[in-house]
Amino acid sequence: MKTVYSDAHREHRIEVELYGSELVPCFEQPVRADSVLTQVIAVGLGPVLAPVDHGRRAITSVHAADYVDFLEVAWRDWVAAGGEGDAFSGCAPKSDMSRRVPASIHGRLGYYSFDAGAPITAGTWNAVYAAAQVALTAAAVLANGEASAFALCRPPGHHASKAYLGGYCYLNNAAIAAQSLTDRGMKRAAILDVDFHHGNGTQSIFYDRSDVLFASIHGDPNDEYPYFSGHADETGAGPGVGFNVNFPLPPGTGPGRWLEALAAALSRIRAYRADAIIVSLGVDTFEHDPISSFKLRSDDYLRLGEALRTLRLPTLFVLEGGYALDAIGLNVTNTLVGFET
Ligand code: 6XA
Ligand code: ZN
Repeated sequence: MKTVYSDAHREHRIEVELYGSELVPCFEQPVRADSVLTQVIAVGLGPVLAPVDHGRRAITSVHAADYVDFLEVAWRDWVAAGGEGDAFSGCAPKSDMSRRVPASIHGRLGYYSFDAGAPITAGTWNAVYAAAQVALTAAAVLANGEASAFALCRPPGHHASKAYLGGYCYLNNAAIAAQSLTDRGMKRAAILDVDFHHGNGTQSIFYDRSDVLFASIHGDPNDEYPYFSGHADETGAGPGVGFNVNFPLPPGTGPGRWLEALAAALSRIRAYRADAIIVSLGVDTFEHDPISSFKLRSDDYLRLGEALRTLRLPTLFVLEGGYALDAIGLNVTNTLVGFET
């Protein structure tokens, strides 16, 4: 399996995040992607390719142009306004407030975010642009007839929607890859999100569409981030009704119940008769993940890969979360190796 990877991810490095009532070093660090790459090479997964630039248009097929413009200039405007350190969003609008875009960079940061969990720093634009191109290049590998590809994206993307960032995510890499496949004429693409957290951004992007099925297995939003998205009764809207499937699971869910939910998600994808599957591959379902509560063990990721293989579909893996630094590489490659063997 080919891996697509860019060093540009290292330009995005957020110092601290608010965790409970404390400022702690950000869990979403460059070393995550470096560890995954090291393990991809160690297991001999296959060639590692640099991304090909597919341009900005492939990004604005998913994200609003004004949002992408904002991401590109936010750091410059933050510095010009005297900002020091990473640019955090603060005040964000609720649905009964004005939808006018403020001139102030502080106001725009709030307007284009749903939480303060995705600050912007000097290299954020370069890194998120490169991550989107990594996903697009891996999608092109699939479009060229290969059975699978791995987009080693960082930062992750599944919380980012058409016009807002949050939860470590800026551009929705998996959604951009899926859209590029439908833009090439693919009739039905399925996205399976196995990250611990609900992929609210991906759900939102495809909520009213039937050409991209979104299925997600995640911590119940009644208890877990992102809290306001991911319930089982969110099934799609308009032409998209029936093409959004959520499997919320209780905190502390172990491998048995998780693998049952996976089987249910895969049977929904089979019934959909997808032409390809994009896997939002977060491994923060791991038992020792520092910010999540599921109890998967490293061997369970082999089972995940094996189960995905039974679909016999072109399969694109896109990296999302996973913060247990000494296990993220193994858990990701176990999924990919399980798929290959
Ligand atoms: C709140 C937790 C962010 C979760 C990010 C993640 N700061 N999403 O792993 O998949
Ligand atoms: Zn996550």
